[in-house]
Amino acid sequence: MTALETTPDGDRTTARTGTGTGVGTGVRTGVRTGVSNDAAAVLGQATANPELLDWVRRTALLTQPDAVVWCDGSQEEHDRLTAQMVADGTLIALDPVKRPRSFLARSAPGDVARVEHRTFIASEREQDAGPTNNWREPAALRVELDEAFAGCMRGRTMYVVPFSMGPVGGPISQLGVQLTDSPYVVVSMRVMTRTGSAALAAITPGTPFVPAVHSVGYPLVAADGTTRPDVAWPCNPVKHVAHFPETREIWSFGSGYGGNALLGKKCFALRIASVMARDEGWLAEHMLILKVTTPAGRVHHLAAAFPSACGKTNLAMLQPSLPGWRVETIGDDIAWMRPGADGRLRAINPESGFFGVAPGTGPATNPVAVEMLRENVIFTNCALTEDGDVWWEGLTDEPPASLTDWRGEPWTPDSGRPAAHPNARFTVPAAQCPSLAEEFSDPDGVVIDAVLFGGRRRSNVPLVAESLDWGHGVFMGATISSEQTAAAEGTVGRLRHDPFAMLPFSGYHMADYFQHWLDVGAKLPTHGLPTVFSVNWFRRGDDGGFLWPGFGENARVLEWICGRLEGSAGARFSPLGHLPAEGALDVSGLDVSPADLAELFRVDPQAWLAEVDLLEAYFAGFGRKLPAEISGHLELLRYRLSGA
Ligand code: GTP
Ligand code: SPV
Ligand code: MN
Repeated sequence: MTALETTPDGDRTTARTGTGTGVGTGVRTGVRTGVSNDAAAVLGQATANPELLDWVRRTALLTQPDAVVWCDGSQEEHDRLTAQMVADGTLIALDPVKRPRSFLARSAPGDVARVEHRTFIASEREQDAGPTNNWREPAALRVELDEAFAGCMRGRTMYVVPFSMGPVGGPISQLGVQLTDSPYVVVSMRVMTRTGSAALAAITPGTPFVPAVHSVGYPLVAADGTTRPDVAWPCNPVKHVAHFPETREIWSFGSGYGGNALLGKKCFALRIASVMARDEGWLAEHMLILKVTTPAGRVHHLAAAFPSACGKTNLAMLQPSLPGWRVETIGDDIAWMRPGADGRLRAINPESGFFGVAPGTGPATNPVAVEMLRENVIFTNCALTEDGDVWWEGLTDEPPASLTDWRGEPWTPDSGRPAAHPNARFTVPAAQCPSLAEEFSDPDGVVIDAVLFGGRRRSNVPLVAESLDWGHGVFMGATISSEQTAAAEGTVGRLRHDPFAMLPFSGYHMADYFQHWLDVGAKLPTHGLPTVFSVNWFRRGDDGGFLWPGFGENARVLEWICGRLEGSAGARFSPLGHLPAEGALDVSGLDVSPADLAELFRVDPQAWLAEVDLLEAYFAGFGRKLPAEISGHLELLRYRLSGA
């Protein structure tokens, strides 16, 4: 019996506290080594960090891969893995002229989005997960995970992917290592995070890193030795996306898709990082970051939280319709914000790529993204054209006459179903974004001047409103509701509360999270407090159509926001906060009737009083943890509405 056939020890999931044994030396990075023959050879090559080696060894003992490969993040490695996946049928190479160095992946039809009902927060105390999370008792969950992961990589390679969230070594950055049996995940992680040798070199003995284990859950060799062939998109009908907040660990099983599998993203940069941020006095948020330059040359940085598939990528890459205005992109999904020595909030985008929604991305809605996607893209669940390119709803007005849809079936415009999956995505390096701001790679981040909260609301919520103060701004974040999208499994269109657009992403009790936002604000000096706004691009008229043209025209809303920051734009009071004064929002040249404009800002007291009742019931679920300041703002809103 070799070492790897022994029963794995019970403490294997405690990588951060394990002492490590550091056996073996001498195997170079990226070289395949037969784990089952020579356990020692697996471990010593790329790092001398005993904790890291010990955790890799224990995970290999548990999951029993055929080989372990330490990834160096190089182009050669990327080329080798993509060539292998093309040969295996996991990737389709797109036409080298139409879409150079780009690929299409088609997922299994049952693995197309985040699985919120299988996402677990295993904090030691149930009250630390809170009512909006699926809590699991940590010891019981470890038993379940041990069963799922035992032998789950048989017949496969386990890749070791060291990565940094944020520039390696930056003051706001963090390190992680993902172990995965999916080469698709390896090449995607290389786009989305800073993977490879520099990150690995930074993980010196004693340096904290987040250990993240991922398996598609489709072993090729059974316990009794029988084998089965691989499939293009291996996954498992049973999925676990598990987080241990105290030990900062992630274990994900059964899915290869997006946030379920690219563990630096939602699992680390939001769920685990939100807990780190709570403990250390910073903020980990589901927010885009953009830089606006006004015609007068003044620069403002904005962070904006919208729920999944509600327009963060669009706003981050906005091309202003107003002359003289410029918007540059820093992030499209996640912001890590820390109070700086100057008392101001500084933000980085911890990612290095964009995993964006493809459908709806076209020359009219997001020309920057269309340009960005010209080459070096991994597309997932888009349709394939006859000439070897990709297509999705919204890329062109007229669909091609004949396509292969995201499931690999023939498709024509009268097929009566979408050609691309509604949650089809592109994975692309941020460096390719034509509007990328130079500050993107500044490890110290940018000073945030304003925070925006938004959702997809067909009624009630005005186009834009400014908060009355920080506490009211936190209340605005806490009271976001939004119509659900295809980014997660569930009922598309159903209105749900999604506080701070973090409902699926807060790694701890949502009411403690509200309190943390209040606390961070209380510690900042007045000059360091960003101004908070709420926005809604999605209000609809009686005919069901959008009242606001959106996209590039959202620059008009940014203009008013910047005007407020500079003290030049007029406002009027409403029960919901300050709205643009008559004439203060520039709508010149827009095809928006005065009646529609009025409707965009109409505050209906009866409808809002009903909404306050719903919020009160929702907040009651948080029990005694709900900050008094939040319930106070709800009462104040009710009071203002009653007088309106
Ligand atoms: P995740 O990556 O899932 O976190 O989402 P995201 O917020 O980055 O989503 P994205 O920007 O890709 O959202 C795209 C969706 O928002 C598409 O359905 C767009 O049509 C819609 N959208 C974005 N901006 C606007 C707008 O100004 N008006 C309208 N009506 N729709 C918009
Ligand atoms: C989201 O759902 O908010 C995303 C996509 O950004 S995923 O990374 O799959 O979670
Ligand atoms: Mn997101």
